[in-house]
Amino acid sequence: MDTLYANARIAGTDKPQDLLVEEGRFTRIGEGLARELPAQGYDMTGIETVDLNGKLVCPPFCDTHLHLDYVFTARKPGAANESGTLFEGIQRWSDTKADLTVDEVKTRARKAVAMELRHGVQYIRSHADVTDPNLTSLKALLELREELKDVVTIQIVSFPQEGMYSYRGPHGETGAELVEEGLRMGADCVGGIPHYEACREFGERSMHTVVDLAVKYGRLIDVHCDETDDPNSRFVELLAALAHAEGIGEMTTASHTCSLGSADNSYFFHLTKLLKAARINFACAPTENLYLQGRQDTFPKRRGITRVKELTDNGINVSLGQDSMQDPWYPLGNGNMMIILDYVLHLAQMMSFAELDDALKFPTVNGATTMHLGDGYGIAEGRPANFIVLDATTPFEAVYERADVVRSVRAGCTLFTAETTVDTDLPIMRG
Ligand code: 17E
Ligand code: FE2
Repeated sequence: MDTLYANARIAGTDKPQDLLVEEGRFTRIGEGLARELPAQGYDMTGIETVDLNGKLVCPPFCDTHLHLDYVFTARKPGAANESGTLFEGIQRWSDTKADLTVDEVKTRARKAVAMELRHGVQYIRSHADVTDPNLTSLKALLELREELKDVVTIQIVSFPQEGMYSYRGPHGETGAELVEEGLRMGADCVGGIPHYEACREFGERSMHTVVDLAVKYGRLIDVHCDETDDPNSRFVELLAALAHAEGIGEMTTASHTCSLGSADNSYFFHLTKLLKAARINFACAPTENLYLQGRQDTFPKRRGITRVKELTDNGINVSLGQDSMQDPWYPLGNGNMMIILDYVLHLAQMMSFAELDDALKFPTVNGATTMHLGDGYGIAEGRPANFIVLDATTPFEAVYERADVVRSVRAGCTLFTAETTVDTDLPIMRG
């Protein structure tokens, strides 16, 4: 369906804009098109007009860090995380993951995707735990990536939750071998978890393996990196240096990096030079890490998140992730990126008016940078007509009100409007 979306507010423009969408792409964007096009004799037959009443249009949200294979497992017998730590979460998942099946993972993940979609997300980077000799999570998410590609772009990380060198499968397979198998099967990104390896040397070796595999298979990198309050966990520097040496810094993401929240300033000052040169991305999961970190602290208690403000001020890309939805790590999480954004602005103390006016970049363009979406993303003529409408008229108001997403459009097709739930004809609701 070709559509003229009239009266859209787009950040950075003073006057309402009209967006013409034909064959799934933006073909014209400008002021007053609803008047001008017919006056210019443009053939408007078959073009429906939708009045957006001055509401804010922005590119879809990107959830750059989610574990779709873990969602809604928090209430499984044996999954309860009593200490609330990351490491007990990993243990509980390990203890309870033997009974996964492809169908059951897909059913849970499909529900999570529907929730994310309803909050305006159209791009998700999901980890798939490959420390499992059957690779059940990965098989399920590969199928789902294909089945749902018309409504959501899913990138999959071949992620060794139990370590590349700490994990041994029943036939002696290492986590590293399983990560590589995951790449051969079609995962988009190489994962790692150096802070979980048995010793620093294994963690360092895993960073070499991650970068080697990314080069060998031509994939992106997304490492769970330094997800600990321990300021001596400094794998991010090795990851950045190795990726930079291979010229793939921009294809690399360090997720979590909580230890930077505990590192001293002189170390961070030195590291910043490398990060700026390497141009790696950071993905922050503020709600989970606020909950999981600081658990060995009494008071003062650390906040757990990486240095979002300082990285941003140095021109280093930071994007956001929901990370968990009711899993052994975190009992909440509903895919609402406006909540995630709200937390990060508080935790990182980013509330100058300039920062607030610019804050929507975190779940949008910064996410697209992390995911390397390139020209496939953004509100511009010639690009796919993927966008959301927020119940606000300015970026500040959207952040201030934690605005609802009232419409989501993908390749010119409406996924939902405020009056509807996710369209039941979408493939996501079947199967
Ligand atoms: N696994 C992990 O290593 N870290 C996390 N925050 C979650 C899963 C949710
Ligand atoms: Fe994670």
